[in-house]
Amino acid sequence: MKLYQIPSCPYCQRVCRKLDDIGLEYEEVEVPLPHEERDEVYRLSGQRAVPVLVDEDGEVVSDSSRIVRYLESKYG
Ligand SMILES: N[C@@H](CCC(=O)N[C@@H](CS)C(=O)NCC(=O)O)C(=O)O
Repeated sequence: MKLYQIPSCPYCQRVCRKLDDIGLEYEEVEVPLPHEERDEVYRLSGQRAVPVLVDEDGEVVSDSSRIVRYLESKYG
């Protein structure tokens, strides 16, 4: 799975902690700081905020709280 994120973002850090706690392997994709340059994030999720998770089956989940709930229900 892939996590689109910014290292200094507390919402992204929360998701990284959850992924690490569960023991899931994931690729971190660092996105540009300027929102207008986050075309990949927009293409995937229809908005430009991170974190955005793309699961192995292609499921796309945005918003840290939704991602944490998704991970807990699917893997936790
Ligand atoms: N409610 C969102 C907030 C995420 C958020 O604000 N992320 C910031 C980075 S720390 C961002 O990408 N903001 C850009 C935007 O809102 O367009 C979550 O919990 O994931």
